[in-house]
Amino acid sequence: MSRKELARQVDRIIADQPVTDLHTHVYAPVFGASPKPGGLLLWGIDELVTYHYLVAEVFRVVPASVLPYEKFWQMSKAAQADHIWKHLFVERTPLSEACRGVITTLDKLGLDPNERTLTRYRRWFAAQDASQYIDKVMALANVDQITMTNAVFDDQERALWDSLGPKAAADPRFATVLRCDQLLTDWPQAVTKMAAMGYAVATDLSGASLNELRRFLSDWLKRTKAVYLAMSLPPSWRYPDPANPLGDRIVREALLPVLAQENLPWAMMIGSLRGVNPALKDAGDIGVRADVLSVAHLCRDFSGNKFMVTMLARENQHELCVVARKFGNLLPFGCWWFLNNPSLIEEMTRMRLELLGATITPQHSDARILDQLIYKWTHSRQVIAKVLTDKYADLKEAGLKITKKMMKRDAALLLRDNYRNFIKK
Ligand code: FIX
Ligand code: ZN
Repeated sequence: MSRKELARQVDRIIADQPVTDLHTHVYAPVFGASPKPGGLLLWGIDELVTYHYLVAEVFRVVPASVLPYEKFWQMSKAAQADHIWKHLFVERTPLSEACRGVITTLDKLGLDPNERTLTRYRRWFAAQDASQYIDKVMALANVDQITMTNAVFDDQERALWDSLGPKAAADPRFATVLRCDQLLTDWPQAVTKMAAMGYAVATDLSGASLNELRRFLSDWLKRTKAVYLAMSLPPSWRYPDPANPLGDRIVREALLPVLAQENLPWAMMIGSLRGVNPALKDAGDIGVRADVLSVAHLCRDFSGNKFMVTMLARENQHELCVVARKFGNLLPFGCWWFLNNPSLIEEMTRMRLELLGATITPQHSDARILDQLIYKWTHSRQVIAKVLTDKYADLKEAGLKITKKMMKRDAALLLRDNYRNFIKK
């Protein structure tokens, strides 16, 4: 078989393998859909074009000295989208990954990506029904389940859980996750919110605080039917941290015992430094090198717990692969945020396969807008297939017979089964 034929076969097998997308910010329609005010499910051209990645990029073309941030934020969503489309897609070539993603999405939806205004796209999206459109996007992206990020300390979302009840976790197309960064990033605020929910937790963990914190975690893991518990942690986070004994106790005496009892993973997304440019809002965060040794300490000291970890700094990736070689209870996943670009997906996927074989989950989409699933998975599948083709070619060179059955098994492990097996209770 020629190299070209091998590549064609691998591309097909990767394209045909359904993905379980383990981390997104996409919501089931029961949480309300844009443009309905307060709708958490974001979709359609205006949301696509005002993705916070593109907001950051348009301010490099039209700086705040020309269009002040507050003036931009006062513009309507449509006006913001028109501004971004003009400057990033019409007057300049949409070369960035976030720009190219919009072009790929429009193309895969059967729309001409060469429009000079958004008018025709708006008309097309206006004719779509949100819930049916979810099925269309999942089919185009070949995603068999979308994993939400359910932020228990977000008052708006928690109010929806209170009003929707079990319906909030009833859409089989979506899995739920308990997201609770503040337990470690803003403990006083978490205590205030838990107290308001009826959990007698004190900031100094006195009295029945630990029992109440464990009750809070158990209650919300059960209520949301969470498949894992997630936290995004700053580059300064450490475990153990002599400077933060309270945080260590929260992890050691509440978080991990509850997760071990439920046999649920703790997904840690480490290295996001929030609000470096606060005027950009969600677009104002950066990634900074974090501490991999803290991950190793947790995997070593809590062998009965499962840890899913992704890190935001490119510099942390090799170290994380090496730690994962030492701990089978650690699943490295995804090329997160500023790493979700073809050049870095390729570098990370090669490194991971060479150090860990097919025991990782190479990608998640982190989609914030439903439609993004189309481009994020189209682009990532291309890169993952390219790396696998090289690996298979190397093995064939050494005399190994590579069968379609083997390639299909590997594709299933990487895109779905490693993750699904890892979260199995
Ligand atoms: O912490 C997170 O879940 C990050 O993925 C987000 O905060 C970030 O804005 C994002 O969507 C990156 O892709
Ligand atoms: Zn995210």
